[in-house]
Amino acid sequence: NNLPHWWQNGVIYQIYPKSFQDTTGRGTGDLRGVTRRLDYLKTLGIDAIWLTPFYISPQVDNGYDVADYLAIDPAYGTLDDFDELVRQAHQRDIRIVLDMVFNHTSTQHAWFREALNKESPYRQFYIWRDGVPETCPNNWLSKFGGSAWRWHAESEQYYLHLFAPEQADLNWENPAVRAEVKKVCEFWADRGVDGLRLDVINLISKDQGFPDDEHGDGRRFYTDGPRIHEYLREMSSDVFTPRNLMTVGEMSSTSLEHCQEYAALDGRELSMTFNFHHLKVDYPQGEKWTLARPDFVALKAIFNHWQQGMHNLAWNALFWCNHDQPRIVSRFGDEGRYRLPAAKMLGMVLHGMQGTPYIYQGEEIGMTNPHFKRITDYKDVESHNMFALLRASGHDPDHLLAILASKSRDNSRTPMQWDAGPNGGFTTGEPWIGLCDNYREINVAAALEDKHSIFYTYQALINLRKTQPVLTWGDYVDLLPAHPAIWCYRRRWQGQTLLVVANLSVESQPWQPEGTDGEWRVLLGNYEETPATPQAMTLRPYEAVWWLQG
Ligand code: TEU
Repeated sequence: NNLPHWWQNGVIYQIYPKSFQDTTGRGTGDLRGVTRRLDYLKTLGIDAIWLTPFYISPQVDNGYDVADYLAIDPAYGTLDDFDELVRQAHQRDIRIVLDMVFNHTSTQHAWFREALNKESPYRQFYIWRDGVPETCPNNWLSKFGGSAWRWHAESEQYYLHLFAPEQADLNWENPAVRAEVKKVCEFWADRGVDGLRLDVINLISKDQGFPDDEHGDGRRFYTDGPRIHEYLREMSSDVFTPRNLMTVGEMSSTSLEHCQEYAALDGRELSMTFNFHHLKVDYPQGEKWTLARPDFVALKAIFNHWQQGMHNLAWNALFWCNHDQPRIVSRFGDEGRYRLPAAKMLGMVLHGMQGTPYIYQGEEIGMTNPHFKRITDYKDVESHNMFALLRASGHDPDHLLAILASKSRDNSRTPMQWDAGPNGGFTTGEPWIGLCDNYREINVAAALEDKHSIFYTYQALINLRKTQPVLTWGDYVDLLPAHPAIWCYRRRWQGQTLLVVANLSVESQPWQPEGTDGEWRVLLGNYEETPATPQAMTLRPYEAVWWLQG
């Protein structure tokens, strides 16, 4: 039947609680802060909130190093605070999606502390290999730099960590691990959780031969392993489906073919998948740590490939921003004179596609990168590791700081800008990380006051996804794939046609649409006046329009 799941015509808002709203003066955000802001989120119109980890953690990787999956870190509050948040959110028809980090645990987790004893039944919860202190079992490298193997002298073996050494990879070959992971999901489902975001879930299956990375540099990311679909089908049939949980898998370096299976419409594995190919068009030769302008022809080709490849088979998550990516208006748009049309255009061009759109906190008011000037302004383990590694290989520190200002994950982790007051209304204390210096101009209070703000464009986009089924079910055809600056695509469903055009550049662009006769109406524009029908026109800087026919 054509009745959509709630997440097929809904929009999900990602909250990084540490930087959302502090209610204690401690300088870090907390769960009560999220509850306090639910009315704002209801005004925006979102359908669910995805909360990044707030479980007990030593915070080596800001909570993605979980030391207890069933307990809330006191910095964020208590289980009672969580239960109250669920109750208040559900009262507003807002669903709750939690972040499940099942590829690895913190080395402070009780399982890992037990596993240090070779005789413990928990030893095989992790991935241990023989070796000698100087010779790693293979050439795999951690995503945060350095070898992916850490020598444990007392038990004379290496353990695997694809991320920080304090994040030990779980051994999913072990049925006891899979049983424990299912219990964690049940615990949160029992507390009313509606969905799960699964962190780097396509890394959990490893080739048990642990072969060297054939590229020889150890950096190919070990994704889509031999038993990955088996594990996800097991999780779906044992937990996700029986508990009616929406699931979104974060898929590092994956393929369309795998995602057609991961996110198949019959729910045999997951509801949908995040992939990252579109956010590497400013990574020349795949290298993140460079300064580069985005390649928009490549960007359009990637979305065309995925929109057409997943249509009627599987379901995409759509996103520009998250807690690992820089702010999109700084990255693909304009921070200065054209910030408003650019931010609106980026929202319009993404939300016009098929899939579930995600809005990252602050994206809806056009928050920008903070342009930190010193390495001490940064808090992210990945940024500090890369700065140290690249410094050690002779790179100029000022150039590295320019790269960090463009690519660091901290760009999206600065405190949410609520108002022009002290610390942008985020905290009455000392914020754990600096605010972006434009919070007096760019903040929620100012956005709500201005009917032309980016906020109201996002509010309209969310509403249109509810009222225009062509967005949920329509196909996707790129009408100008080769144009370096104009993105023009068409969605069609049951006699309706949505035409989306966007100028990705600061230059005006002449546009000559074809096949656009007949009755049209404007659904949305990002300038004051918009032509009532698609016609030969000059697109203004970052101009975008949605027209509907039928
Ligand atoms: O991210 C997976 C991941 O690979 C990210 O580190 C991202 O691709 C990279 O930083 C971009 O260069 C997930 C979480 O979102 C991230 O915050 C965690 O650090 C990581 O997993 C480990 O749990």
